[in-house]
Amino acid sequence: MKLLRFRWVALVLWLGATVAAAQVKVEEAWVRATVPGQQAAGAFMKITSTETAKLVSVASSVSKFSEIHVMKMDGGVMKMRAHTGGLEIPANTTVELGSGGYHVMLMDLSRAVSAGDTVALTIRFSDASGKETAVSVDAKASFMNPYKQ
Ligand SMILES: [Cu+2]
Repeated sequence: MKLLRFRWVALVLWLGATVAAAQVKVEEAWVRATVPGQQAAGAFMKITSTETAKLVSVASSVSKFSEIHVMKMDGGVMKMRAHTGGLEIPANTTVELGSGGYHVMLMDLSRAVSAGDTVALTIRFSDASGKETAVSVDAKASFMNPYKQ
């Protein structure tokens, strides 16, 4: 009887821990196909989280490291800049990483990215307490957003 009660408490604690962890969903991930000589490729996706989270980094099967970039007007010219410190994902708000705003840049490519390829992405997020979770997705490689054709 004592053992049974202990198990029940353990189950409740376990469920509590599960609910507290942010559920992060990554959808419509794609990577821009490259042309010869290109060293970096943009990666785009839609991110939704049940809790406020931060996109920390992205590892991929084709790049040595990644950066978060933001497009900004600079003297009438669109330029991209590195965005440091992670990208805030507000709770229950879908954040779209698109070619005109924030995006992930896969840097120092180890090979060309051809249209039709699949690029494995591992996206790391941290929650308010600094705890990290990783989401793995297969991104489609394409010259245009394959979800908007
Ligand atoms: Cu960029």
